[in-house]
Amino acid sequence: MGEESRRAGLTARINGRGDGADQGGDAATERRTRTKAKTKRPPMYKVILLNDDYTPMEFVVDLLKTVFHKPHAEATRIMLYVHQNGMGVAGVYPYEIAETKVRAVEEMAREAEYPLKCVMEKE
Ligand code: TYC
Repeated sequence: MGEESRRAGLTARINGRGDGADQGGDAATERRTRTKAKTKRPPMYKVILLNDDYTPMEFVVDLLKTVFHKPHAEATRIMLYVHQNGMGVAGVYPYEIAETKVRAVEEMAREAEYPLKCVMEKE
């Protein structure tokens, strides 16, 4: 085997062709597609609770425990943070999970007739 074709097979292997076959690209068009194992994380979204003057503190703590699976002490800390700062992060999730959390908050608030608002924001 000549040096040229041996090197083409090696390049194809580096670029992900398990059979080592060259795909015909020259030096100018070839790209390194992947050197590491693919471990890409999904984009994450913050679910943010907004403060208001009417939703009871106990309701917000209960919601943080129910929807966001926060322990009582952390739920209380987040609620107080939102109360004092106007808004705060309840949790960070991939898009569809964040969306489901926002809907669950809206649903619980609507059911109880509280004006509690919740939004999501890309991290
Ligand atoms: N500010 C509300 C009160 O004093 C409590 C509250 C906290 C409301 C957090 C909403 O996201 C909220 N009862």
